[in-house]
Amino acid sequence: MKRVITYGTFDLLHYGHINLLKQAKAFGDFLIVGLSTDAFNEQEKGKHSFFSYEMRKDLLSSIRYVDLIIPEENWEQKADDIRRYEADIFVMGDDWEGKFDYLEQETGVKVIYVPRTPEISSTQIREMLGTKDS
Ligand code: C2G
Repeated sequence: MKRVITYGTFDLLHYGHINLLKQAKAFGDFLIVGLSTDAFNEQEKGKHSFFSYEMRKDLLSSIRYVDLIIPEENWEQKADDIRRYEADIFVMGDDWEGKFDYLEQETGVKVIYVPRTPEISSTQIREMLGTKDS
């Protein structure tokens, strides 16, 4: 049983997110998603998500690739999560290329960056909808 883990805000869920989750799941049998909490988004990521954590969690949990959702509350929890959930593979979009390589040395997890889906982002959708990214 190969266990994969990834993290993100997944706001205004779109096909870029689905592609990421699909690619991540393809590396294993069980996909864990660390979903950024509203507090983490606002205090650490400077993002105010359109949908609340609970709404974003509901949406994610309806996706066939996702097996478990855990809260992402800070930048530092990844190594502990990897150990606690026995993740073998850590996957992120390549806009994060290199940023999480340390996890390989720290936990032995295999870090993989997959191609980001071009031309779609939650920010872009928000702008098209004309909702301020407050
Ligand atoms: N993504 C993608 N293609 C897009 C948009 C996003 O592949 N067009 C990927 C991102 O690379 C990321 C995941 O989808 O791997 C989630 O993206 P976001 O919700 O924007 O998350 P982010 O702000 O990158 O937060 O600790 C890690 C952070 O929580 C990641």
